[in-house]
Formats: sequence, C-alpha cells, structure tokens
Amino acid sequence: MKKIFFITGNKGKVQETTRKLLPLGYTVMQKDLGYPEVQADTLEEVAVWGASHVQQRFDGCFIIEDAGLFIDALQGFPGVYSKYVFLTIGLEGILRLLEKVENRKAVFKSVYAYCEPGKKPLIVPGECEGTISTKKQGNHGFGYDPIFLPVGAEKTFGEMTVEEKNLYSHRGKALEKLTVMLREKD
Ligand code: ITT
Repeated sequence: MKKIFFITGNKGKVQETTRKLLPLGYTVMQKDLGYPEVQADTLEEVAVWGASHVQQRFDGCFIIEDAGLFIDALQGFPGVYSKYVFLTIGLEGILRLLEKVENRKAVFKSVYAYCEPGKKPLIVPGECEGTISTKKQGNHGFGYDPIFLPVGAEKTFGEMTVEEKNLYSHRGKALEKLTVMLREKD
C-alpha cells in the first residue's frame, strides 16, 4: 500500500477520495494541517496557492482539493465562497434566494492538486451538472448535498451512498482522471 496524505478538514471528502483510491493501492490519510484559502476568482487558483503553501511546510506526497457550487440564476454564486455561504445563510438561505426562480441549474466543481516533494503540483478538475431542489432531501454527505440533484439521477447527493455519489459527482470525475494519472505514473 502506498500512502497519500489528504490535507483537509473535511471528513466527507476523505471518505469519497478513499473509495476511489483504495482499489489503486493507495491509503488516504487525512491530515488537518490547515492552509489559508486565498481570495481568488477560480478554484484552480485557490488549489495552486494552497498546494504551494503546504509544500513549504510538509515534505510528503499529498493532495488538497477545493470545491464549490455555482448556481446559474445567481451568476455563479456561491462559487468560491461556498464554504462561507454554507456556514452563514446555509441551505435554507440558498433555497430562499431561489424561491420562485425557474432556472434551477447549477454545477458543482472540484479541483485537486496532487503534489510530490520538489515537483510542480498536478492540477485535476472535475465537474457535475445538476439542479437545485426545492427542498432538502436526504441527510447523507455534507454541505449542499441535500439540495443538489445531479443530471441523470432521481435523487439528491444527500440521498446517495458514497459510492453512488462518486459515480456522478465533481469529485468522482476529478478522481477518475487522477487515478489514470497515478496508474500511468506507477
Ligand atoms: P477543506 O479543508 O478541504 O478546504 P472545506 O469543507 O473547507 O474543506 P472547500 O473549501 O473545498 O472545503 O468547499 C467549500 C464548501 O463547498 C464546503 O464547505 C461545502 O459546503 C461545499 N461543498 C464542496 N464539495 C461539496 C460536495 O461534494 N457536496 C456538498 N457540498 C460541497
């Protein structure tokens, strides 16, 4: 088994990542080192900046990931501010903002940075299109999962198991690409 550290405070992300990387022979170890999230317009910038910050303090092979929910009718809000918005107005606040709004399209985006000591990080994005439900459904997962219905599914991420969510999700898509890259590298 190869070890890879996931620098994150989010256990849900660790679970989803573990399910994808374990079959490849990687044990994912959570390390909640914390790193400042730079105020930027894109998830990529946040991930690149975070990765270089962690690389200065940690000398192993690691990943970090930045993710967010981009809602069409709100011009991409909350996007890079997803964490703050979740912790402040929460799911109820988002549902209120979308009250009587017909266009409920949204996209979840994820960007992983895979880092080896002394090397430039590999940046791996993934996306999942869907819609915002009219009420909360399910209590699995984390964050916005109970209000996000991915295209092609009849239930929200909040009603899915980790395996099911990985089949549709932004993180699952990014991890598919990451696993191909890791296979080619090994
Ligand atoms: P890190 O320590 O890895 O940064 P975090 O929870 O702060 O963990 P992000 O900054 O990447 O994660 O994500 C911003 C927010 O977007 C996160 O707090 C969730 O509320 C939401 N989010 C991200 N991915 C999600 C997912 O798969 N399902 C539901 N909500 C998600």
